[in-house]
Amino acid sequence: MKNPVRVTITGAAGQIGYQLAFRIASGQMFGQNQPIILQLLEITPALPALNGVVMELEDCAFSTLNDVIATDDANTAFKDSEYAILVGAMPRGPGMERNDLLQANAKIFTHQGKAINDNANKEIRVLVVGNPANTNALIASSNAPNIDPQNFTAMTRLDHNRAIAHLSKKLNVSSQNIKKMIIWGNHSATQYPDVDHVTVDDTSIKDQISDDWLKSDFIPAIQQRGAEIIKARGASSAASAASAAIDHMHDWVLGSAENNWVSMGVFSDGSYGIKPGIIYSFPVRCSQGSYEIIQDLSLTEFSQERMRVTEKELREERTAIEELL
Ligand code: NAX
Repeated sequence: MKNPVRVTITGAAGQIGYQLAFRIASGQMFGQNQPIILQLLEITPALPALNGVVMELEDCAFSTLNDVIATDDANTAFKDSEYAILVGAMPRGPGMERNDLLQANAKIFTHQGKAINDNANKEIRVLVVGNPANTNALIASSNAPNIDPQNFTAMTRLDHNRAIAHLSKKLNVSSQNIKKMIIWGNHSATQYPDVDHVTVDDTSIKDQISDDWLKSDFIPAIQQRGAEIIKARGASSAASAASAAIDHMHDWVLGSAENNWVSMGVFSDGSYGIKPGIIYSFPVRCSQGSYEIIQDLSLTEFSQERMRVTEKELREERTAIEELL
């Protein structure tokens, strides 16, 4: 057994947190040989519910779970933390405009960015799930100047996984055979799911799908999948979101599969003409706790246009909260 690692989950009594905590505690993120100390953050009114989560975690008697800290104090939750999944966020309320939502969440992620800066392990790796995830990650990073900005990422892995599942049904092949999917841009309805480089058994799938199917079925289906789940469940995706968060952290820390890549929201370094200053989803290869953006992919005019649309939305989000950066 290795030394335990400290993993912080914010919004831990919420829907996604309730899935995430148990899967991480049972070793599904970093493996059965990696003991975990969970540090769970909630707002004060949710502490009784969080206490219930702690009791259930204890009752699982997971061999990989060394300790659980439950708190409403961000400084305590991020103390010495090596990995953080920031799920807790302000949901969009009735009559709330997009800008109001950005501002409300900006406050939360400013505060948590500072708490990470002041308390966490300097090598902490942060995944932001709470929406608007890309811009929340940007805000958290800007408020944590002592942590490498590369260590702040946003989740588009759920979109990536959804796209693979959709292709798997269409092509009637197992999802594990589908490689090199890409989600470009924002975790929002402007995201661009790009199949141009996808292979099955090292063969391009381009002659198996029509342009019409891509544009009128596939792309809108992935962009709108979250809304479709809300309609069906009366609540937003939770188990699949937690699963994607685990995939994201697992691959980042332990490496992505050979001859494949994954999608992660990361600081743009200017690759593919996406100007720096925003967190944008790119295809990345992960190895030994770091990632690199896949370079030199050829892009059609259609792809470039879609990539600009989602970049523009992220620029607008940035403008709305610029004074906090
Ligand atoms: P819930 O409302 O069930 O849970 C959120 C929890 O966060 C609540 O328990 C709340 O008390 C807590 N919270 C709120 N403010 C907090 C703060 N300042 N500090 C600590 N905890 C705080 O929402 P849930 O379904 O779990 O979704 C959480 C977030 O994930 C939402 O913003 C949602 O939009 C986002 N999602 C992002 C996805 C992605 O792919 N990036 C997909 C799934 C999900 O929609």
